[in-house]
Amino acid sequence: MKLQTFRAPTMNEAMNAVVAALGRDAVVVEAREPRPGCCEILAGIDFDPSPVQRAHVTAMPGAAMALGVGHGAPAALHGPGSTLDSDRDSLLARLAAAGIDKNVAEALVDASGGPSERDRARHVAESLQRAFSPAPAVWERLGRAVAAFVGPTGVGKTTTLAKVAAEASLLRGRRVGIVAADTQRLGAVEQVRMYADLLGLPWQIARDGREVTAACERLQAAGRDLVLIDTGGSNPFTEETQHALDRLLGGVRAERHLCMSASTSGGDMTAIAGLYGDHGATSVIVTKLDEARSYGAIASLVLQTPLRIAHVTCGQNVPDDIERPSPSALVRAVLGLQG
Ligand SMILES: Nc1nc2c(ncn2[C@@H]2O[C@H](COP(=O)(O)OP(=O)(O)O)[C@@H](O)[C@H]2O)c(=O)[nH]1
Ligand SMILES: [Mg+2]
Repeated sequence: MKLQTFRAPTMNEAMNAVVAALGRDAVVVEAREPRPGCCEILAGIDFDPSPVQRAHVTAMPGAAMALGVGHGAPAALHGPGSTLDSDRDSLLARLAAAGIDKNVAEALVDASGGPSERDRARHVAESLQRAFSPAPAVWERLGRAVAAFVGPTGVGKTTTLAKVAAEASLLRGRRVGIVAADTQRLGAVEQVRMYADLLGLPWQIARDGREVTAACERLQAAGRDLVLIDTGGSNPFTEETQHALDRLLGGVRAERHLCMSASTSGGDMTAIAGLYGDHGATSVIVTKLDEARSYGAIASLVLQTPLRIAHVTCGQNVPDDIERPSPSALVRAVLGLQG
């Protein structure tokens, strides 16, 4: 079935329009607010969304409200099939099934006791939902911004940069420039050139920190207010990687957006985020959500570090497969609640 876009000043009104036009079986594929006072919902019926999309849909607080689901508890706890036992063992079993580290799960559940055992599940969901509250989108930085995509090799840094560049320039009106600073890997510069040409964006090559600074200055002098830097990946567990990034990005004080694949193990993800966080990473971008079988590693990450998620990517398509994280959808996915 063909998907339709519904627009209204508020998310509730847009959702009401969806329900009026398509009925209560409508499936919402995407909901966003491209600019203040303009909410857009992409929806259809008899449409088979991916599990990720399904989770994003049914867990959206706006959708829950418009579809008449009750209030009072985190949106994640509402919806069909969403019963959650409050006893400690059941909750720990849920969190273990999601792949959350045992110590992290115990700390979360024990801190969520509250005066009544009955409230424990709600408190766990609330804590998770808080931890999943998103970092600002890369394109939301006001004024001149320089953002670098950093992280291990092959996680999707360059692809994510292209998705962000497309959204920022085509939909958000940002004047984007790109710096190709991964000059080590064969074909890396060519990959940036291809995306820049496709999007009609200016780009520069930079082999070291001095050239990165010069490239950013040239792009800014040419009126580019959002400069995106593609970096090469290297062993994320060594301090040398961080020092190399300091040398490369220090001259332009670039924000560092740490890209990590959703299927990275929980321990590794938290350790990598810890190292990048200590060196001033601005946010995490969770890539390859479509390839992940559980969300425990992501939950462990946000529960154990102050870093927050700015974007999730869920496929190889540029520019479509990038989204803002939906905290309630992620909570539902972690707690194994049906969407
Ligand atoms: N399934 C999936 N593949 C992705 C995603 N993002 C990137 N990729 C793929 O991962 C591979 C490596 O991407 P690339 O951007 O070159 O990674 P980099 O080395 O970190 O710059 C490419 O085949 C991309 O198409 C995603 O969200 N989902
Ligand atoms: Mg790359």
